[in-house]
Amino acid sequence: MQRTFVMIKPDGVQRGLIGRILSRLEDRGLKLVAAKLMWVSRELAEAHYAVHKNQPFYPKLIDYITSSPVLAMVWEGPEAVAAVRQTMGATRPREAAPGSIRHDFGLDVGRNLTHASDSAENAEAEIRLWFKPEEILSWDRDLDRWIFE
Ligand code: IDP
Ligand code: MG
Repeated sequence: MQRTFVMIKPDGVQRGLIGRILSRLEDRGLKLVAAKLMWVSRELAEAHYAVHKNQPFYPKLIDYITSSPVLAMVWEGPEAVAAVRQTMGATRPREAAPGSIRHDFGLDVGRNLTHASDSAENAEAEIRLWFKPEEILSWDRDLDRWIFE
């Protein structure tokens, strides 16, 4: 099983979409292993988005992510990184596939609702950045044998 870091960004929380976004991941069979509602400090936002530091949109991205609480999570499943990226859809909501979260709930790239790690390496680094080891649970879901082959 693979783990991936997922965040519902401030627009998703403010718009009351937490439940619907989580339902899509649960419905798909992914398993929630950590979650916390939190204000993101500028320091954490800058560490998380360090790779985008030289992008023109970077200052606005940091303002956006720190503007209101986010829901930070870890989800687990087979090839969870790719599976969750697929459920989120392309970065630009107007280019995201119908049925994906970014398509179905969004329009602008600067209000694209969610973050999900884009590789196994980045998932491990992001989980380490956002969560303490004891905040991540190992638990058996009785349904697992009906979802995981
Ligand atoms: P991702 O979230 O799909 O991995 P990245 O390219 O890693 O997309 O960009 C990180 C975040 O930066 C995006 O989710 C979006 O919030 C923001 N972003 C990316 N490109 C633009 C842009 O051209 N204008 C405004 N914001 C952008
Ligand atoms: Mg990214």
